[in-house]
Amino acid sequence: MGRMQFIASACLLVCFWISVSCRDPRKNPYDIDDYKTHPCLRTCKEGEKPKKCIYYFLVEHYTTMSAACYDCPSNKSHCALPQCITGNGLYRPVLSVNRMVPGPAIQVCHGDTIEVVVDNRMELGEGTTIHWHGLRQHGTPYMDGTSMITQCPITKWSKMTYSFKAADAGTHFWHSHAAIQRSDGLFGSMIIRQPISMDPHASLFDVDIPEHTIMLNDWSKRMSVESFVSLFHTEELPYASGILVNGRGRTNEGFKIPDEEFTVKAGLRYRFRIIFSGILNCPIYVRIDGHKLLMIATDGKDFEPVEVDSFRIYSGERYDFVLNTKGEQEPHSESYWMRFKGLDTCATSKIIQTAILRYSTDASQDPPVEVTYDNTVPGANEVTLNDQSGVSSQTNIQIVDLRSLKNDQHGEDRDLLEEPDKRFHIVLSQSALPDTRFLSPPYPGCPSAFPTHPRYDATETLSSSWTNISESEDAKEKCKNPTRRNNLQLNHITCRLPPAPPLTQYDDVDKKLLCNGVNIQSDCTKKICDCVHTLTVDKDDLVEFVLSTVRGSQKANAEHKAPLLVHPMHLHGHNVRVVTMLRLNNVSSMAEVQAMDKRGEIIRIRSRAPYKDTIPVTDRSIVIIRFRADNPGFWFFHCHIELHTELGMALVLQSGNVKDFPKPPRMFPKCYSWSEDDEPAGDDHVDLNSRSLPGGGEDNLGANKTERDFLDGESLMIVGVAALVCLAVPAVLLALLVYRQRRQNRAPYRRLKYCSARHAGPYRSTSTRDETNVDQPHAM
Ligand SMILES: *[C@@H]1O[C@H](CO)[C@@H](O)[C@H](O)[C@H]1NC(C)=O
Ligand SMILES: *[C@@H]1O[C@H](CO)[C@@H](O)[C@H](O)[C@H]1NC(C)=O
Ligand SMILES: *[C@@H]1O[C@H](CO)[C@@H](O)[C@H](O)[C@H]1NC(C)=O
Ligand SMILES: *[C@@H]1O[C@H](CO)[C@@H](O)[C@H](O)[C@H]1NC(C)=O
Ligand SMILES: [Cu+2]
Repeated sequence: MGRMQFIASACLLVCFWISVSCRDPRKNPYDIDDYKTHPCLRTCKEGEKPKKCIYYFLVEHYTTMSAACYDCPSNKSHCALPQCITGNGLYRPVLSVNRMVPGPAIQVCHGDTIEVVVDNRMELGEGTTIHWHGLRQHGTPYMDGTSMITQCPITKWSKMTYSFKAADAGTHFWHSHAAIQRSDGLFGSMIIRQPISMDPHASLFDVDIPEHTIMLNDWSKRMSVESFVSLFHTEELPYASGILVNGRGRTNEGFKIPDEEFTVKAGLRYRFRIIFSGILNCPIYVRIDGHKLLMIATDGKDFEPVEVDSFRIYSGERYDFVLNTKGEQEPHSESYWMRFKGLDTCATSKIIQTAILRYSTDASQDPPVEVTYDNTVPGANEVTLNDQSGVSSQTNIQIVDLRSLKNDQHGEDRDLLEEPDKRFHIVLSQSALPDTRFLSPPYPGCPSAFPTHPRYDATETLSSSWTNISESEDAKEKCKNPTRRNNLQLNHITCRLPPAPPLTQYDDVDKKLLCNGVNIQSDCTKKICDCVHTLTVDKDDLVEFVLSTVRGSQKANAEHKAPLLVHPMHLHGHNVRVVTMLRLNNVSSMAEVQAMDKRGEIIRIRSRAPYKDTIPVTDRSIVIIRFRADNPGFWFFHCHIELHTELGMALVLQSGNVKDFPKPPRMFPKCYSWSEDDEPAGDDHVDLNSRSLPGGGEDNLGANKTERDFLDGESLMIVGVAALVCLAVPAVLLALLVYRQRRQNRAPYRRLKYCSARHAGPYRSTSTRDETNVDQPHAM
């Protein structure tokens, strides 16, 4: 029966096609999107059904001023072409998501589900993770994306799907939380809007649109690993070469990249959302010429509005402000400068960046005045927010002076009134002890002079300079103690990441590696301690962190010689209340701080203290934060200056009992330590069948790869469904045929819906193998 055979083979072909095409509709991984018109970017309405917002993030090595930039900047319009990353006009390698820096903006409504497929295709084979900065991940700690704390890195050629609720409204951002990848471009904004009817500040602004997001970052000429090794192993402090505003900046050396522009109309009130993904100790002073700023929220939390002329933003912080434009009748310029001035280490090289606030889209002229680093200074009686002095005054508003719009969830500020269940004193310390990480062989003695970074600069000329020992006091000091002086720690402990993430593989973490001030044996002020610094609290404990900065020697403090250092401390998984910010004029020790507290000299705010998740802690000061440990999991607490985290200025908060932690989805990435010493208990030897081999030197973190490569749960399910369909379709057709032959009637034709809606979006997979490249050899 030829016809039957034909139908049967056609069925088989269709089945084959179904099983192949339903597996991965994204045939071309470079089919990337900037998501500027994502269906989830909409006006949020009360009572609207939440959406599922799917994004595909292609992570790869890329470059600024790639071929995609064509004639940029000769033809300015080309600088905005898809896949053109301008940076500040200088060529440099970057890490990018969807060939954008900043990466795609996630813009959703409160209550939506965000689903991001992260596809790691970085050439050098680094593993990666993405952290959702500002989202507490309440109940989904394993989606926090902290490498080696909440998950293993996503290895090269593998994908992972992050899926979580957009439960915290406000201005947030996403960024890589593996190694120092954020520094090289892996970050982007994430805005979670509320229906306007639910926004307590709704009456203060008329316009709140994605175009008015300001994403800032400090940017250097080289890959940040260079900054990092120079900080570790040379005398050179890393420096930034520029600040980027939404990925754009000017330099004197490169192309003249057009400034980022923000367009407004006269007589309206605009909500701006500003985010700073800082890498170095480079806080930014922000001001808009000719306008006052009405500050309304920080880190996604509303506070009672305060009007200022300027403010400072530290790495990891976010601010929302309302810009009241000039009235239509009011005389005004066509355009105004927005100034972003780098401080502290950025002050040394006088880094400043501008953007343009433009009233008319017709005009293209720069504002008339010239902007220089030196003419960007606070005016007389200028009111400013978040100044690094840490001292409050009429014109100097500190974070602690802000008043939260809301009390806590109990309708009263119980968390501020009660005595905390746990109080931790945490000193933001710097160690001058010899550290073998920096210099392992004994120091051979004083050289006659210290070289300061002879290196090839952008134009390939070798430049060098020397500091003569006999000329400089500093150099003499250095000679006595050649190891780095800025070994940044918390409570004199250098935090190391564990060999497996405790949240998802607690049993694989050797508990001997965990430490804190209580269980540590040695005196960490005499000998460098490095371990997985872990503090433990019980579920629902009211926790207080008393943070204090004890700087260098009495002498250095007295002379105010050391450059100002403000550490923006970021706590994952919680919103904290800032109850105290106290500047100390004299040097202090933790004991001294405790004694002051006993004597009642440290005042805490008892009502409407502001909420934050990133808290700048300035030099010689005490900052007290409080939070309820209502989100079980392991949460990272660290300085958000990228290189400080890498140095070890971090700790892990264990909140609650491990056995009560929410369980990660099956097929979550796994990894282990491969050293004999760190073998998980019960294993006498490494079983090569149940653990993957270290892959080609680039991936020694993947595990159970062979198994998951081909038969993860999802593949199994798809194969199963395909098999069922394959059996069912011919059977149905056969039945129809028989029926038709009997009745000599036409059977109605029905289209089969074979691909489920779930697969309409990017393929969801936690498999460690890239499904689109099954034929590609994989290093094993
Ligand atoms: C810039 O490029 C666009 C499109 O490629 C073109 O239409 C335009 O004429 C160019 N402008 C200049 C000044 O060359
Ligand atoms: C260091 O200073 C000494 C004495 O002033 C001078 O002779 C020598 O040349 C200097 N060395 C360098 C490398 O500048
Ligand atoms: C600073 O504190 C030390 C001891 O705590 C004290 O001896 C010294 O006099 C103080 N200096 C000032 C300027 O208050
Ligand atoms: C790897 O596979 C083996 C054998 O199926 C299993 O016993 C082990 O728990 C797996 N390990 C991980 C990390 O999934
Ligand atoms: Cu820091």
